[in-house]
Amino acid sequence: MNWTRRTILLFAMLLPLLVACGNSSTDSPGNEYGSAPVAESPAAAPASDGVDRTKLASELYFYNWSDYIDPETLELFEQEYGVRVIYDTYDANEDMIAKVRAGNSGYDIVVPSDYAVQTMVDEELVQPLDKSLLTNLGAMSQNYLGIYFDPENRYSVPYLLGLTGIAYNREFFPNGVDSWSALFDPANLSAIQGKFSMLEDERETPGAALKFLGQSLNTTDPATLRQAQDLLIAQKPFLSAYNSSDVNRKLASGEYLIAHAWSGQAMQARNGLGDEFSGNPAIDFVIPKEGGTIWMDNLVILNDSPNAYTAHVFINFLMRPEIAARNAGYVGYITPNAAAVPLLPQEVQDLYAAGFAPNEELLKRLEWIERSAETVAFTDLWTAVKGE
Ligand code: SPD
Repeated sequence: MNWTRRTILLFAMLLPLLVACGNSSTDSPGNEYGSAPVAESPAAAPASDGVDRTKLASELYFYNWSDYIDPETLELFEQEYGVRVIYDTYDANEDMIAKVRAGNSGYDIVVPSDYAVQTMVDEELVQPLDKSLLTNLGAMSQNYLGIYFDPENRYSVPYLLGLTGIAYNREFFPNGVDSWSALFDPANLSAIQGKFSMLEDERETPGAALKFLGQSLNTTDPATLRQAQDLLIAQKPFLSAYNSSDVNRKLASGEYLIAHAWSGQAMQARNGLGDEFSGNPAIDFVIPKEGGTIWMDNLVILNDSPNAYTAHVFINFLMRPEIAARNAGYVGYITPNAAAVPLLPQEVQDLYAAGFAPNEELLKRLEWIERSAETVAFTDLWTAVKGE
């Protein structure tokens, strides 16, 4: 059974239980969103959707990855709640964390990946979530709750997930691509010189080199990291750029023939992205035989968020199945929202089944990025590579 079918079945089995938990009026008596009996305090009664409009801010500051939301989602939220979402973007966890760490970023919500959630929790940059305000949590797939980086989802809820592999143009690679050697073997590089990119990412890019070497992308063995560093330095003269921001556009336009890419960037390159740019149906995506990354980006509320109530309402809105489906259908990443999967456009579901989402076979070749006291070695490696 493929991943999508398993997810739907698992969700169908768990739905009644999850909905019952999510709607329980005994969870948190007297909270502002959904669980306080209306009759007990009619003066303070929230609207029928449970949201107390009097507590909403007029603006919410959302800092998210680029090309990672359907802009209409923000408009729909504003129409429904009268809250304007001020939206800025970034392209690397480390850039976002540096900004937040400096303090007074002004943002309410940011979207760290798995290992970066741990960093932010350890540094007390994020606040615990009030689950009583997150009544749509029951729509999420159990497969994507309680993952190692936040085992009880105390601080984070899943937003979107994806895979990291290789996106390529089938017209240039008619026989397909199945190995990281396409990007690392010196024998293959002159044919694509100046026409390919690697992600600008201190974990993903050394991770790809480590996979090519047959290693875990979490190894911190100094000799192995040195080999990965040498490989990246040898590749550098052939690269067009380290690029995490517009790989999608450059693949679609033909400027890149091949790229180290996130699965949604590949799907955007193939299908286009709303009014932003048109797609190129020759773009394909593969997890190389040596393996790749699985990752998940998560919604968190900053410790110094001035609008925490509104932030919860927004996060709950994003977890509505129809909103999650609209959003995932637009950006082409994988929704962790089980109730949203059947609502996705058929074309996206077909591409999920074709390798843009994990199935049992792919899962065996995918690794999560982990963080430990030793993984600071990746920052040093990356600084050395970038400085060359
Ligand atoms: N353009 C949005 C991309 C979001 C990617 N986040 C992935 C991080 C993987 N380590």
